[in-house]
Amino acid sequence: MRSITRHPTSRRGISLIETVVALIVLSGAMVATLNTVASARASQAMVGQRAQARLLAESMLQEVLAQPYAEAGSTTLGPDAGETGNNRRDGFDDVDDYDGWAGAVSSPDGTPLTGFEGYSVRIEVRWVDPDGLTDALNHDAGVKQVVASIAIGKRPLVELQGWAVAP
Ligand SMILES: [Ca+2]
Ligand SMILES: [Ca+2]
Repeated sequence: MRSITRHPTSRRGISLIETVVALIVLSGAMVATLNTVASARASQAMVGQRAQARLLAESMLQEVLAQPYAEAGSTTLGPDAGETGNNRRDGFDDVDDYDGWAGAVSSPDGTPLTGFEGYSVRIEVRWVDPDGLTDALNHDAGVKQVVASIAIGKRPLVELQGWAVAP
């Protein structure tokens, strides 16, 4: 007589449903790990962008502050006659000529610098109170504040300030 042995269900090993549940749990864990890696990479990239933006802002401030304090005979802020065109800065010859200048990262003659695509620069120059250095004035009291802002798209990254003092 043939005997048929049946193993109880509990001893059959891992059932299909258990395998599926285990796979779902595993894939969830993997997604969480990948998300952590991706966000770590993103924040690393952001730190790099901020460092680069800071260097850009510093170099723009240096360029502006290397100019003479004011154009002889000029009583207004901003570029003087014939000093603008095609995003160029090589016609600027005093600190406040840069007021309102905005554009891509470029050399003074307007040539875009490679590696900085997407970054933008904005410069503002204003007369400030020599005592506080930040309170704006509507006349020249001998100190100009220069603010260099760097952004990527519409996201501001860095804003640096510097001051020019009348000779
Ligand atoms: Ca000028
Ligand atoms: Ca000027």
